[in-house]
Amino acid sequence: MSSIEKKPLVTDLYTADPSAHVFNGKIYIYPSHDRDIDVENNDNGDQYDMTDYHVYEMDDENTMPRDCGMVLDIKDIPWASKQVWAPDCAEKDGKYYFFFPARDKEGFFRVGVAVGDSPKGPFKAEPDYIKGTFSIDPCIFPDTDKNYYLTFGGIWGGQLDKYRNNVYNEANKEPEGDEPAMCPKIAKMNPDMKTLAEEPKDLVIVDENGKPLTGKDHDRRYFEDPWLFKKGDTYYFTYSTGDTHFLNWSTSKNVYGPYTFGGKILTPVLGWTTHHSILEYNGKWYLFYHDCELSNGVNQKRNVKFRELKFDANGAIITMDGMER
Ligand code: FUB
Repeated sequence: MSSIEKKPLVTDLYTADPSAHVFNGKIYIYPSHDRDIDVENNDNGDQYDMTDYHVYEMDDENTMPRDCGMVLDIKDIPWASKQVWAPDCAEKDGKYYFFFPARDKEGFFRVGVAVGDSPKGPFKAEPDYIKGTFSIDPCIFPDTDKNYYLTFGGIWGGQLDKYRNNVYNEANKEPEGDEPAMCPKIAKMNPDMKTLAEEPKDLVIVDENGKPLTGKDHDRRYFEDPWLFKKGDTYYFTYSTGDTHFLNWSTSKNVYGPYTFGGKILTPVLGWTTHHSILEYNGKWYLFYHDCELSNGVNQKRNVKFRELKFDANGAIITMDGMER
């Protein structure tokens, strides 16, 4: 086991929401940059008041990452007003596309894209957000057939529960009881990587009987933090349950789903949010995640970590203890 597993990977800044990828043989981490601010917490997530992004480069799983510097500042995003939250990045034809959410000038969360020539950035934001996107937590998934899919969405402060059929209504609420739970969204990207090729669709997660997870099922239903990867011919959709603080996994043979609930990846960590990504590196699989170890549990002062993730012979992800250090 690597000696830096389960340790804060960045100690001079607070970092969260790590999307990690292998580019050119190295591991790159695209986190949120939590500010060192003391503010009251609320369910709207106002305490997550981030204004820029850094990228981190790891030579391998045994070497602490180096800070590649600030790669995008909110003042250089023409359409954004505040709260640059969990980002992600993908490579296509030698260009790097950095996807990020932020509130627009009217206070609605949207997903934007910024483009760079290196995985280390810097990234230049497009003048406007990606039309048709809303809510938070973009994950950009490169499929083996060369199509790229954007998944996104988060409820409560992330506003997803205000949407039905991709239309906002302030009166909408998170489904309760036996109503089907809110679904994350998925849409194919156009080849330009800057526009959606289709209207976002629901990515449905079903139980062992094929029934969509319900609103009351807080231990299993989707809250935020979508991640997609493929192992063999199986798509894994992994996510956070938010208010019950689990990271869960589900599988499908079709990128659009439905995805069948599989189980838990990680039990709650120290801190309210739990957010992750998964990658394969030199034949092993790793979970990147965050907790609040450095700040002794202050929710908006998080730190990125990683640890090895294992599958059983049937492809089930083996559950890990989020409090283990
Ligand atoms: O970092 C702000 C928000 O907290 C993210 O967008 C969520 O996934 C949660 O980690």
